[in-house]
Amino acid sequence: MRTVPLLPAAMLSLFTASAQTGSPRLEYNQSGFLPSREKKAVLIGQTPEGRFQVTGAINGDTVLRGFCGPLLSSGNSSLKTRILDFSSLREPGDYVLAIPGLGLSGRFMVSPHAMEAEARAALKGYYHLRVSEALEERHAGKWHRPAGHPDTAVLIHPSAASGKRPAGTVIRSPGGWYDAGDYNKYIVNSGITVGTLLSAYEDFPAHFDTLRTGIPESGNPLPDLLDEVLQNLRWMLTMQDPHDGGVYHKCTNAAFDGMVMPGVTKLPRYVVMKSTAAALDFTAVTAQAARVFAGFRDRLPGLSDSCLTAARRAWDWAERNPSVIYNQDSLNRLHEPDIRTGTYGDGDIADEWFWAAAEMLATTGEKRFTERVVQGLSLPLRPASWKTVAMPGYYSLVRAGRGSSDAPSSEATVVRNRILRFADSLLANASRNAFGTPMGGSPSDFEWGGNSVAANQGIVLVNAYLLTRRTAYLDGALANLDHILGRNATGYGFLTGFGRRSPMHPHHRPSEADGIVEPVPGLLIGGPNPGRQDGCEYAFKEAETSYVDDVCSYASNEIAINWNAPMVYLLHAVRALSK
Ligand code: 9MR
Ligand code: 9MR
Repeated sequence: MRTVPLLPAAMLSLFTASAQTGSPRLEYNQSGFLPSREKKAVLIGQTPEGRFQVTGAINGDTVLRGFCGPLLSSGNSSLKTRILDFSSLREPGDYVLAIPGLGLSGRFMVSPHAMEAEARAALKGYYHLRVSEALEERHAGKWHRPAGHPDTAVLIHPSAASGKRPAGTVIRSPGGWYDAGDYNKYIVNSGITVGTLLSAYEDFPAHFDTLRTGIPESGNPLPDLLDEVLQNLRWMLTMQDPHDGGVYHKCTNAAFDGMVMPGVTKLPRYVVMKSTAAALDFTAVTAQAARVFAGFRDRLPGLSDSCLTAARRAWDWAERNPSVIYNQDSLNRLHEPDIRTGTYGDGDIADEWFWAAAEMLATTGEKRFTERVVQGLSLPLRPASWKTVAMPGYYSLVRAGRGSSDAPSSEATVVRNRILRFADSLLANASRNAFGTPMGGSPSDFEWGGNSVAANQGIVLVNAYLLTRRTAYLDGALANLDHILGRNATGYGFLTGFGRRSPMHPHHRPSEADGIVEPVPGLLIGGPNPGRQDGCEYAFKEAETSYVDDVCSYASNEIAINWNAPMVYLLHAVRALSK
């Protein structure tokens, strides 16, 4: 065996693992690099011009030399950076980066398996959030636990009372996923979550058809992704009033539970007020589910048809009740008990109307939905979020035309051009950004759940790639994944359970209460949020640094189903498209 002096002694200091200190740091995707894709690391600090090299971690052979990029000033903090580009390294292996005079990175891998475990875990994350089901050790590992809230005797809250279901009526609304660090279930947030997961399946069916995550349903004839989606979809169907088609806004405690395990508290659960946003998001998702599950009629007879019936009835309710906005304060002025849990209240539902109409049109082809679709073509475009849902409607409108030789409809052409223009603006942001990412094009990208902004921007870019096959779009999507997994100002990889520096104290009740050191794995943390609405102690307060790994911090360190979904999409999309 050759003994190679690894590097001159002057280089041998490791870059400190502690983030947000003054000394130079090297940050990169801690979950590895795909051989065929771009590879970048970011040197943070006021550093002189210089060279870098990439060296085999085992044999010490230098495989690549380059220059650190020019000194950049971040628009989202006072940090200075240089970008190191080693994309031409394509040979799988374990490597370290060295910057003479400054230090050595930890080991990282270039491998076709990069981010594979992360992709599977992010989908499996939903299993850990299942509400009314015991998680067994053979599926949940050390995070096994008893069932949580049964939700078999849920009360109609006075705000939700109707002739056939007066206040206090007991209904069943079991199952589904816990929303986030809290133990409640919200239709609006379930809408964008299930919609995003179904889109992942519609865009990459072959990839998901063979993917197994080790859930109780693994091995049955349905893809695991759809088995998991069914958990929440079936719960959503219980939230529709069978008498009028309206959809309750949420199934909830009156106030947040304490930091205890699921099922410990036995406080009453309520379904609260029907809202138009809930009806429309429900319509969108059940219409999309009708389309997807039509391909599984033998396995799930009747499901697709029931979903479409539910979608039509919710749409009709919305047409009769076109602007019922969920406002918890006004609701509490009128009814007892007061409801103090998450609101997901959205005063502007033009985009919800559009999304529902777009999914209904994509599923049924019926002209009655066209008018609302045409109206939506001029909506302001933003990456998807729980309250901005035009984008998922756009995705469904172009999906139908991809790969078809028919002339696209005029609507599909408008939508295609709008997606591409938006994607171009994201790439332009990346070229100006101190971390080379579309994320952070504006400081306002760092909001409550900002990591999901990064992931949802990534989905826009994946869609642009699917429409054009231009690799710049795919590399832009990957850059945001790199951001989430470590190439960022905090140095954290934000998927629990992965990376050399990963959140240990998420605002997630089971992770806090289970007595296990490691948090429940596969959950995407919200990330830096200068709003700091939780009032916790933050050592750093700029847009891209205001993150604290403390259970106190629900504004920067919570997890949520609507954040995991675009992470699932992006991880699987980038991997599926890089084979
Ligand atoms: O745990 C709750 C979290 O899921 C929400 O995102 C957050 C904001 O609505 O509220 C958290 O609950 C806190 C409550 O708002 C105030 N009292 C302390 C609760 C737990 O930290
Ligand atoms: O993700 C939501 C964020 O956009 C809002 O600003 C915030 C305050 O209303 O609420 C977030 O959603 C929380 C929900 O209300 C309750 N469950 C936890 C969610 C994530 O923090």
